This record gives sequence, C-alpha cells and structure tokens, in this order.
Amino acid sequence: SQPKTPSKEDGEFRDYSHSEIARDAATIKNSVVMHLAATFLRTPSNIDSAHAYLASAFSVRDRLLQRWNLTNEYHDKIGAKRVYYMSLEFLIGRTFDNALLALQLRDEYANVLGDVGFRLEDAIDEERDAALGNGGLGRLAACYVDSMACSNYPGWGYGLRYKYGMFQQQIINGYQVEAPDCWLDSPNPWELPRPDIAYPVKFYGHLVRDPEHEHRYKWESDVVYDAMAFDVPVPGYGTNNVGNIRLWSCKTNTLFDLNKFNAGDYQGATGGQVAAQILTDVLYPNDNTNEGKELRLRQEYLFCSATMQDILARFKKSGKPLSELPDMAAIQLNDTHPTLGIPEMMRLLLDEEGLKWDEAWDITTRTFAFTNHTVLPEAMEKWPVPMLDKILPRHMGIIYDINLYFLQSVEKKFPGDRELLRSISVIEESNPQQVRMAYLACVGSHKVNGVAAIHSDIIKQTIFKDFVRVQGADKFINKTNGVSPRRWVNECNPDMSELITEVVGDRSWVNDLSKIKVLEEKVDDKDFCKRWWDAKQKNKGRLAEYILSTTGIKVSPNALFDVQVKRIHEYKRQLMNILGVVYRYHRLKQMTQEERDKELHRVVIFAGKAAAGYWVAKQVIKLINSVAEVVNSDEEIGDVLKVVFIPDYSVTAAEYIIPASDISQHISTAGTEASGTSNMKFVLNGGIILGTVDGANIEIGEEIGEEQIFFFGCLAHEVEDFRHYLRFHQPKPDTALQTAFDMIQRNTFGDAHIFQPLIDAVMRGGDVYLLSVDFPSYIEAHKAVEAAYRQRDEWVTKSILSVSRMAKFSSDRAIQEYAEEIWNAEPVPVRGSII
Ligand code: B1N
Repeated sequence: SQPKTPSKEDGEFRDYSHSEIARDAATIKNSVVMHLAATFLRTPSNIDSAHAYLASAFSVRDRLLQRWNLTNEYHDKIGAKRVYYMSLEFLIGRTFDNALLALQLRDEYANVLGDVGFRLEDAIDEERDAALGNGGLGRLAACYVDSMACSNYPGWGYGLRYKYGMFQQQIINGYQVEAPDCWLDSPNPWELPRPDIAYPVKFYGHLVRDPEHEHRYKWESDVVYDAMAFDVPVPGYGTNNVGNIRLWSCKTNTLFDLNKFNAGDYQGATGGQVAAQILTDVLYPNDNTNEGKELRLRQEYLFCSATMQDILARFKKSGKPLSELPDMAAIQLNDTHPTLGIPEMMRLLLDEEGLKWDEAWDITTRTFAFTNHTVLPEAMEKWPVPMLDKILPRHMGIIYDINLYFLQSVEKKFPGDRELLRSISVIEESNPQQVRMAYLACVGSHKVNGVAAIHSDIIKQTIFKDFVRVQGADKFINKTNGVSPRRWVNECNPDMSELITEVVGDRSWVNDLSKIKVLEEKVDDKDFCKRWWDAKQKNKGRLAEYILSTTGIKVSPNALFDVQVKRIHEYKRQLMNILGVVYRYHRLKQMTQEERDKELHRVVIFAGKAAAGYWVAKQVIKLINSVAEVVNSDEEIGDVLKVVFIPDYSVTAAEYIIPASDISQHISTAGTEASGTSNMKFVLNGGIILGTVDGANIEIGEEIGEEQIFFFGCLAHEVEDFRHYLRFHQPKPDTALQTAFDMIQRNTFGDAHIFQPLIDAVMRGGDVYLLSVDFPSYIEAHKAVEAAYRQRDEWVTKSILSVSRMAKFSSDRAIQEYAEEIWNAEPVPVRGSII
C-alpha cells in the first residue's frame, strides 16, 4: 500500500511558523553576542575574525537546528516516505554563506558583524571546507541533498565523518606533496554530535546455524565497534524544510582496556581504540580507481551496517509490518561503495527479524536502487572472497545465496547457457575468486541508472549487457546529473545573479531554473550585454587576485581565461592540454615581436589533485608547473601567454575559478567521462565549453545549440578501432604534437628524462587515451575559439544564450526525476509563513 500523501485539503499540514526564532536585528545581535560569551569566552571588544565567524555561525546554526527538528517531527508525524542517499563521499565545501542565503538573513548578519567591526566576507573566509569527497561523485551527493531540501523531499544523506578529509595539496618544486586535512581542528558549527544514536558493528567471528530455520544464523564475534551519529543540517533555500546528512564516526571510549592499563601496559590499553578510530579517520583519496585495501572494506561495512540499523529502527517506530518498508523508504546507492547495504539489510531481516528468504529479498530489492558512475575498468570494485569471508563471514554466505538464486533464475530462462552463467555471476571465477560489487548492486536493486545519456547507453552495451538480456531493458535508465543553482550560480556569482534576477523580476529562478529562459530576450540589448561582459570581467579580476595570492603569478583580466580544473587523470587528458600549451609557446617563439603583439592574450589555468599513488598523474602536474615556470618568466612572451597551476583545488577554489572562465576544457577521450558536472557549472556561469563529444557535454550541446559549444575529437563508437590499431602500430604524431614532444625533449622545461614516460605512454604504450588521434582537431578547435572570442558581441550572445538554455542541468530536475521514476516519493513542505 502507498503512504498517504498529505494534502492541504485534509488539514494535515501544521503551521510551524509560530515557533521560529525572531529575525530582527536586535535578536540576531543578541544571539551572536551570547555565543561569543557563552560558547567562546569572548566579549565584543576581544574578538578576531575567526570568532566573528564562529559566533555568527553558531547563531545561524541555532536557527537551522530548530527548523531541522520541526522538519523531522513533521515527516514522522505524517508518515512521509523517506529517501536515503547513501554515499561514502559528501563534498560539501563551506556552509555559512549558503545557510545565510537560504535563510535570507545575509544582510542582517552582515550588519551585525559590521557593528562589531568585521566584514562578512572575511568571516566567511574563516570557514574550512568540509572536503569529505574526492571530486564529481562526492559533490553530486552534496548537490542532491541540497536539492532534496530545497524541493521539500523528505531526504537524508548518509555517509562517514572522516577526521581527515581530502588531503591538502602543496606544490613543492613543481611536484604535488600531500598534507593531512585537519578540518576538525577548530570547532565545526555545522555538525551536531548525537551520542545517543549509536549502533554496534561486528567484524570477523564465526557463525552458528539455527537448526530450526534454513536461512537464520547467529553471528558471534568479540570485535564490535560503535558507530555514532553526527548530523549535518542542510539548509533549504526559501523553504522551512531543513535536510540532513547523517555521518557515522567510530566511538572509541568503550574500547579503553583498564586491566591492561592497571598492569602498566599503556600501549596495549589504548590499542583497541586506535584500531577502531582508524576506521573513520581518513577518506581514501581515489577518484575513479579502486585500491582494494582491507581498511576500505571495513569502512564500507561500518557505514552500511550503521545506516541499515538506523533506517530499520526509524521504520519500526512507525509500527508497520516490515513488508511495508519499500513504501516508507527508498535507498539510493551512490556507486558500488555502499553495496554492502544489500547483504546487511538481508542479514538484519533474516537473522534479527526472522523473516523468510523470499520475503526479505523482496523487501530489499524493492527498497534499493543503484547509480553507476564510471565505466573505467580500474574503478570497478571487486573484493577477494577470502577477504570478505574473513571479515564478514555472514555476508559472504548471504552473497553466495543471492548469487545461487539469481543464477538459478538465469538458468531457468536460458537453459544450458554456461557462458552466460559464468559472465553474469556475482562471483568472478578468478584466483582468488572476487565479488563483483557492481553485479551485486544490480541484482539487489529494482533500478540501475547511469549519469548522462551516453553513459547510460554505454553501460547497457558493456558491463550490464547480460543483465539487460536477463532482467529486461526497463530496469536500466538514465538520470542525467545536475548541479545546485544555489551554490553554483546564486552564491558563487553574485553579479551575474543580480542581472538574472533583474530580468526574471525576482529571485525565484534560484529554486526554479526554468525561469532563466527569459534571458534570451536580452541578447540584443546592448546595455545588458555590456553589463554581462563587465560581470565576467569583475569575476576575472577576483580570480586574478586569488591567483596572485596563491601562486605569486600576476595575470591580466583582459586576457582570455582558459580553464581546466578537475581531478588529474589520464582519461581527462590534462597532458593533451599542456602539450597544446607547449605547441602554442613554440609558435609564439617563432614569431616576430610585431606578430606576437597581434596575438590574443591567454591565461591557461589548471587545478586538480592526483591520487597519492597515481605516479603518471603526478608527473603531469610536474610538467604543467615546469612549463609554467619557463613560459611565465620569458620576457619576450610577457602577457601573451601565462600558465598557472592553482594549488589545492577545492569546492571553495572552484567558487572563485568557475565564474571567471571564458572557456573551460572538458576533453576526456570519448566514452570515458561518465557525465562531468563542472561542465554544467561553467556554462551556467556564462563560460563556453571546449570539449569532446562525451558525457554531459553532449546534452549541454543539445540544449544550448551547437553554435554555443566547441566540439572536437573522435566519437565514442570510433574509440575501439583506434585503440585496436594503436596496439599494433606506432602513432603518427602530426607536426604540432611532434613539435611539442621535441621541445620537451630539448630540455626546454628542465631535464627531459623525467617527462619521457609521459611521451612514451603516447608513443610506445599504445596511446590508450588517443592523444595522437585527437590532437590535430584539438588545435583546430582552439583556433575556432580564438576567432570567436575576438568577436566580442557574438561571444556575449553565445554566453547569454547558453545560460538561458541551461535549466535542464539543475540538480532539482535530476532529483525530481529520481523521485518520480525510482523512489516514488513526493515533496512534503513544512508549512509556515517564515519566508
Ligand atoms: O562521478 C561524477 C561524474 O560526473 C564523473 O564523470 C565521474 O567520473 C564521477 C571511485 C569514483 N565516477 N566514479 C567515481 C569516485 C571515487 C571512487 O573511490 C570512483 N567518480 C565518478 C558524478 O556522477
């Protein structure tokens, strides 16, 4: 049966506005002063900007937590169906400014801070990023909980509270050096510890079979950790609803061994604590790679077990029978990392609740859905059977049974097809055997989706090909990614947002991006176009200052800003970009000064982290910095070409960089970038894309029109043939690519031998990412960009038209599609007259 959806008519809405904390200046000032004194032992005459930030943040937090309470009480009361977004990563960034805008209290807090002698901007700058994610996948999770809150879905994120987030990147002598991200060193106003909400999580041990029940076991183990909840409120913009991200942290107090301490064994006394704590200490810094480390498996299980116990506990409070769980809860798996949630749910239903296998399996598969985010083979999660069997013996048994029943159903449908059984099995028959987590996630879910149209097609033709045959094509759908217009336009680009607001008539576009369509009417308005251009120039000025302060390099905002910022990965081809820069430098050097003076000035901006163990990616960073050093100090070149590597890319850095781009590069080998999400952010901020026919670039092109985007390179369906050819033949680099290689090999950028492996990967390693194939069209595309940028009026037209046609790429649209087609969940606004 479906949950009853409340409606205005049946009077089930309750108005909570009477309990809202007052919003007047005096009340706000009082609360800030109160926190200064009572939370931080400071007086208004004895503060620094760190405490100005902290006291105002705690004051804002009070308001959020009050709404948080009301939201959840209301959802419980009306029995709303809940959505749980399970992700090992939430790349949240800062919260203060976001919360001020959501609550529409920014001016009020700016005034209060002004009264005590501080600028709001400086207070905002005191906040550390919550960087509990690597890149696109983690940031997507953060945008999705933002959209769920803003669109009034009763949705929660579930994740881990890493003590150390994404590492800090330093650049020393041109090389990346990693330092720990101690983001919890100062108080974090944006989390609420919940010591009363904690669950035991077991590891290792042995099983005792229940003789009475076929699928019921008792799992006995001495290794039990406690996962404790921390709640992170997610402000909904212009709504009373506040969402939540519940993050688990390993509790260690109970693991102190007093007997060992009393016997003088001090290290032994805390050994258990150390072993437990390390579980939630660090985020694995891998993006699109699977390291296969045992600690990671234990992290994943701690996360899944605590989350399943919490979801079941909340459901059971409703008093409904377990068979109704799928009507009350939808669980979305953000890639395979939380897949152990499936066997863990089965274990709880079988062993703890005493359900029969078929009932438990029906409940589980109707509750779970799975999003795949990559087709790169090196990213596919597989766990060795012996490792799983040792750490999670019960789950290994459940996975075997899931697979057994699944394969029996396959055999029934396709009798005697042993090759099919081998290829579709959840267990890979390698030595040792491995559990294929993507297959387990697929078998245990009722829907599987990719993250852009091309990607969803590719997974149906590759990793899930057999599943489409066996389970039907309807199970496999597309949900193109989206980004939050709150953070990625309204917050990061205030000047452009003012212009949009002026044209729309109000700020409602922030929650309904379809409204920006009207911008299109302004393309012929000369004055408006000028102000649009000026807003971009102002953002470029702001970025120029940021570049100066982070790198010491002076760049001119009058140059074309050409940006590639994302994780460093071979498939994303930062190498192709820097080789293009080398070729450009060569051409400039061949020119007379007179010829050079006529060239378009350009600043090429890179930023991004490499996984700590990814050697090739780290060499690419070194090459970029080496080229930058030579080019930037070449007096003949001056401002005609500058190359910048901004260290320590982060959500906050992105908020400076993205609004300031003229063009941005999204140049993955066709078929390798599942979607990309920064491509959407750049265009939404008036930038133009130079990109391959890959991921969401394709749909962006469809929406904004091909005149607004610079495509180049081979197509996804051509890649296999090129790769096959290059396995047996040396690439034939065109003269441009050869020129770039030669310049490097002549030691122009320092000792060439350190870069030789990068050249060898193209020339001797089969050129897997097809640099030699795409380089000529890449150079041509750059020429087209340059010609277009010189026509300023037409450029601004492209920019405005693009933005006006980007509504599809709001994460609100994505969340609505998930809710309607996968979760069967509805918005439940907490009513009131607060806003
Ligand atoms: O997920 C993003 C996409 O926009 C990107 O195209 C895609 O590359 C990214 C293992 C990943 N896919 N897989 C990962 C992250 C961490 C990890 O440990 C894989 N990240 C993506 C959002 O859909």
